[in-house]
Formats: sequence, structure tokens, C-alpha cells
Amino acid sequence: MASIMEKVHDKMAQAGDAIQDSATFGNPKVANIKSDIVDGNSQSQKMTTDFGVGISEAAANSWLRVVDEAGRQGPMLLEDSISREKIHRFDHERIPERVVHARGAGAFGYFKLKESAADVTCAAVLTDTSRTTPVFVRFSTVLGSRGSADTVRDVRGFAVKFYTQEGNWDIVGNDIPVFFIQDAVKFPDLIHAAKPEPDNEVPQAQSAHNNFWDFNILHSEATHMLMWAMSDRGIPRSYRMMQGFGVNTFTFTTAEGQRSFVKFHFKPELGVHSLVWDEALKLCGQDPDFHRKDLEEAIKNGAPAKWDFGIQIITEAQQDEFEFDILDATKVWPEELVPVRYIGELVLDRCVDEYFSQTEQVAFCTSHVVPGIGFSDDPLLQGRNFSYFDTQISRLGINWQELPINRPVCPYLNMNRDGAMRHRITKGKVNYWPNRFQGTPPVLQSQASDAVAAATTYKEHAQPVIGIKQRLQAPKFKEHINQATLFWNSMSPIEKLHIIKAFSFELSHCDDETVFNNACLRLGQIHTELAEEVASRVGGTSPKEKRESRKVHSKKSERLSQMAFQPATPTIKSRRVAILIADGYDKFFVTAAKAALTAAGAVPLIIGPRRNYIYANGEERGQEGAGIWADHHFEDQRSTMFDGLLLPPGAHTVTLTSNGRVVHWIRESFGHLKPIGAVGAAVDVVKHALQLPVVHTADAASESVVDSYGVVTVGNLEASGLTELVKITKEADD
Ligand code: HDD
Repeated sequence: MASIMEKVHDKMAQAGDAIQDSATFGNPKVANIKSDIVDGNSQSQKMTTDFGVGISEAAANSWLRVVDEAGRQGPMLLEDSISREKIHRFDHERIPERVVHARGAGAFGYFKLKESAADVTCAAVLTDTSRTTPVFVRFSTVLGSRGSADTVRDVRGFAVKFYTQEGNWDIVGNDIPVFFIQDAVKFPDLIHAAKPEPDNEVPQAQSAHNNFWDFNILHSEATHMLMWAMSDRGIPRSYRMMQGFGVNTFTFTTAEGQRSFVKFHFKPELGVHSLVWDEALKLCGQDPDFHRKDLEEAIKNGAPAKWDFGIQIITEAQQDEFEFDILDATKVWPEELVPVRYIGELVLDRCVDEYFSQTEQVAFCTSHVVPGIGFSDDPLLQGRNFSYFDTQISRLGINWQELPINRPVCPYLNMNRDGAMRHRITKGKVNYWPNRFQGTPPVLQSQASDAVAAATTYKEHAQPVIGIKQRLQAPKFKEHINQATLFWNSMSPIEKLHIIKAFSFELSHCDDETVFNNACLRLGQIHTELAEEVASRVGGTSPKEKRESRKVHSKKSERLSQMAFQPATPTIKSRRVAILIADGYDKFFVTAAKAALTAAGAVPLIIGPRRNYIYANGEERGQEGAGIWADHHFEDQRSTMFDGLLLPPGAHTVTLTSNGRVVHWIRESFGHLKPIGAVGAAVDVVKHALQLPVVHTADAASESVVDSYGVVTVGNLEASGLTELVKITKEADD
């Protein structure tokens, strides 16, 4: 007689086929949660109470009350269970926000394996290239509350849930490959110090305050991470344009029991891009949802977000060969020493249906791994494995794994029962094991010959462990500065300048002398150039004068600067381009330019003096077919929300020149190094706005564009990937 677990595994295999075949947006997770989805916009569904009884229009509008014969209103009645239900539900709508990473945005998609990693792991999700695994990804900031702004300087969370056929696998990572602390026990201190200060709950979503810097400087293992956080990585342009890292060291095991150490990487297809600090600051007020909207806009416009998925492997035999400890989460494994092997692709192509039930209720656990993937003795990871499950209990309750977004797509069955809000119904006589019905002990499944059972059953690696129980750190964990210096040495000049400015901004917000002076002394240990510049800007102690600078190494890595993570061909895809017009523009040009930009995958938006029809040269107001509808008006959008600016030719340039908002738009775009395309009379608008007799071009390539096409380009086109804008402008002009 087949055991219950064998039946389960049969079902799993069938489910596997179903997963491959699913036609629901090609995403079996969507099929999996389909029965839980209702159409909130449905016209045919009448409104009911939560217990299913229809609600009249009168009940939807007013509480049951006493009205006397003269029509005067008397008392409202507690008897009205319909109104009471509505208020009760509202009173309890909120759940605790995440203690960190409270603000986030998520999307569905899939993981496609391109090259098998069977030489290092038996995890089917990483060995079976015929598979497409559904995923849900949640991006986040760390420090701010749920309602804080997206573009603050902060680390970004990059948490991926793979709904594999062997169960859920979570990579709960960040956009930065290292962390502030080496040991999980320090996490509450780190977060207490970084979050708003306890006496006045200030500041919100900022690391620029005394407590953050006090803790992180007293605690030197944070030094390397501080360099990353103060770099441009701390202010990404988009979630779609940042890297992702598993950060901790995990392990892989092959079918033969061979173990190795692994770090996970995600590299964005669009390249790594950042905002400039002035943009980031302004966007916090101008569009606090900038990143959230960016993800949704791109997906809805048919530009799925994509990353290459890579692994770095260190064998057990190599583990002691490095000058750093490979279990220390404050260290990278330099790619020159341990190359990244890119084996798959992560794609996000579907927005969530409902924010709360999906993005808010999704719950990740570093402890959720599938057969073939395991944990190393990384002391940060081991602590995280305890913390995540625990926090979900207080956030969502003990049955959080049953929520549609969290439950696996493969069958699952065990003897866990009951608890608040249990809604799964498990039929049968027994809720314990062993029992008189189920013959084969599930624990023996790992020895089963059945291939499915073997592949789906988690088997711990038989790792020999000896040692003395004590609170000690391995020696290499005590070195905290070398990789911070490596990071500094590896930056381009502009990245170095941004780091200096970021430290200077943050430390200028610390008014406690001890804090900013100590910080300057710490910087002296990383590099004198950095320390002296920051100290002079913030009025801090000069390490040189104190003779506290140390002699540092000059090693570099080619794979730390974000310049190393640019696509081979810069692309304009999904970039937002503002086309500024007023009445009297050249319609042929605007129509053609908009069409060309759209065809190239960009998002062109017409900005005019009003959100209404704007009329071209020679057109009459109200005339049939006249005018172009402006998506926004000059006042309701800002240059910060766009990647490029296009000023079409035409008589409207007189109006543009005299409009202060337009002039500001051009100046701000120029200041933020954005490409500006201007054609014909619009070139003079740019000259006027920038108060320059000649408009400078970024490089020789764009210089020639100016000569031959009469198109003005300003800004670092190559870096921003907007070279196409210029060409398109030219084509439209033709
Ligand atoms: Fe954490 C959330 C990433 C260390 C405890 N963490 C959380 C999220 C991300 C990370 C992306 C948001 C997940 C989501 O979108 O729901 N955390 C990291 C990384 C770390 C790290 C990359 C270092 C390598 N975290 C860390 C430690 C602890 C925690 C050392 C505790 C000992 N993290 C939590 C938490 C959170 C969390 C309190 C809050 C909400 C949640 O777990 O689900 O348990």
C-alpha cells in the first residue's frame, strides 16, 4: 500500500507538470492564488456583509437610527450590525509594520535557469534548465516607516521568494553585498541606533543623526558597509537598476554529498544607476512614491524588470585560503578571486493585485531553503534564521504560511494544526505521527529510492563539528578596514566625490562633537584623502593633525564601482522623457518624436502649461482634431521625475523662454546632468535658461551630433544611456 508521503510525492510530481503547463499569465503562483482573488471592480456582484447578506443603498449610506414623525433624527441604534461590522473591520485594519524594511514594493515574475549548476548543487531549481520557477520579489528601504519616502539615502532590501516544486526558497538580500554587523546579536542595537531617536522620534528614514553614527563608529566592523551606504548605491534611480545580493554565505550540496560555500548575486539588465543627491532629496517631497510607481509603470508599459542571477562558489578545500573569513558578512568575495558565474535570469513582469494581501503580507525567512541549499556557520545568518520566522508570528500570526502569497505551490502536509486564524481544513482522524494510518515514517523518505522523494526531501549535510563552547570570534573577523579601503580605491573620481559629499551631509547633521570627530578619525583609517576632505567640510578633527591616519594599501577591484555594471549597449527603454510644449509648437515634430520614443521603449510624456489640449502652430482652439493632450502641466511635475528633456521647435519657444517653471526645468536637468534635446528655436530656450552663449556638449560624440543635426545635448549621455534620445530627435526632425 502506498504511504501517504508517497502519495504526496506523486501529487507533487503531478503538480510539477501543472506548474509547467499553467496558462495563467504563465505564472503558476498566480494560478495558485486564483481561488482567493475576487474582482473588486465587479459591476455584477452586489455588495454584501462579510457574512454574505446583501447591503441596501440606505444601509451603505447611513447608520440605523430613530427618526420621529416630523423627520427629526433621534439616537443611532447599536442593533445595526451592518454598520458595526464596517467600523469594527476598519478599527482593526492595521497590522504591525515590519520592524525594519517597513516600506516596500513588490511584483510577480519568474526565474529561468539557463545553465545547470549540478556540479555544485542538487537543488532542482538550479539544475533543471527546463523549469521556469515563479517568484515574488519585494524591494524596500530599511529605516523608514511604511509611509516614508522612497528615495532616501538607505540600503535597499531585495527579497526574492522562489515558489519551487520542492517548496519555497527565500533569498532575503539587499542591494549592497555586505552588512553592518558580523553577529546577529547586535542587530537590535544597530536598528535602535539607526531608527528615529527614542526621546523625540526624529529623524524619519534618515541615517543622518547622532545615534546612527555614534553606534557605527564605536563598532568598527560597520566601516566597510558605511562606505557602500554613503556611495551612490544608497540612492538608486530605480529598483530595476540596482544589484541584489544574498549577502550571507550559504552552502550548496551535490547529490553525492559534496559541500561548497556560495554567495548569490543579481545583476540588473539596465545597469546600475543612481540619482544624484539633490534629486533624491527633492523627490522625497515631490514624489515620495517614485520607486514604487517606477516599478509599476515599467511593468505596465511592457518593460519587465530583469536581472542575471549569479553564484560565487568556494569549495570546502579553499575555505581558509583568503585573507578574510568567508563566513564574515562584512566582507565581499572580490570577483577577481572568486568570479561570479551567471546561470539564470530573474524577470518581474506582473504587478500585484492588492498591496496589503500581497506586498504587505508576504513573509520571507532566510531559513527557508530547498534540498541542495543549506546554511554556513556565518553567525549573522544563523541569527537571522531565528529572527524572521519569529517576527512573522507577531506581524501576521502563527498561521502566516497559509496566506495566499506565502503558501507553496507544491503540495504540503504535516501535523502542525490549529492556532489563530487557521483556515486550512485537513481531513482525517489523526494529527500526530506515528499513527495507525500512515505506515511509512516521513523521516525515512530521505532514504527512499523514489527519485521524486529523494529530490524533494531535505537532507542535512553531515558536517563534522568539534570545538569549545565559548563567546569568541575567529581571528579574521577582527580585521575591519582593508575592504573599506579596497572599496574607496576602486571608485571612479565622481563616485569618490559623491562619497565625500554623502559623509559630509550626514556628519553635518550630527551636532555632537564626539560623534563627528570620531567619525573623521575612523575615515582616516580608510584613506587620508577621504578623511581630510570630509573633516574640513564638517569641522571635524583632522586625522592627519592628530597623526591618526594609517598607511593603507592601494589594491583595487574592477568589480566594485557601479560603472562596471553597465549594459554593453546603453538603452533608453523605460526611461521617462519630458516633452515640454506650449501653444504654437511644431506638431509634426512632436508627434514624430513621441512616436519614435515610444517605439524605442521610452516613456515620453507631454508637459504643457495646462493639462488639456495644447494647440500647435496654425491650429485653432476647438478645431476638429486640433491640439495634443498634455499628460501634465508645468506645475504638477518636476524635472526630477524624468531622465531626459526634449524641447521641440516652433513658435511656442517664445512662451517657453518666458515661463519661469520651464527655465527652472532646464536648469535643474542641466544641474542633474540629464540629456537635453532641443531643436531649432528651442536651442535658444536652452541658451537663455542656462545663461550660456554656447551650450556645451558632453563629449566629442555628441559634439558631432550638434554640428550635423543642430541638436543640443547636455550631460553625460553615455553614462545615462540616453544617447538614443538624440538620434530619435534627429529622426523626428527629418
Ligand atoms: Fe533582515 C527584514 C535583509 C540582517 C531581522 N531583512 C528584512 C528584509 C530584508 C532584509 C530585505 C525585508 C523582507 C521583506 O521584504 O519582507 N536583513 C537583511 C539582510 C541582512 C539582514 C541582507 C544581513 C545580511 N535582519 C538581519 C538580522 C536580523 C534581521 C541580523 C536579526 C537578527 N530583517 C529582520 C526582521 C525582518 C527583516 C526583523 C523585519 C520584517 C521581516 O523580517 O520579515 O526579522
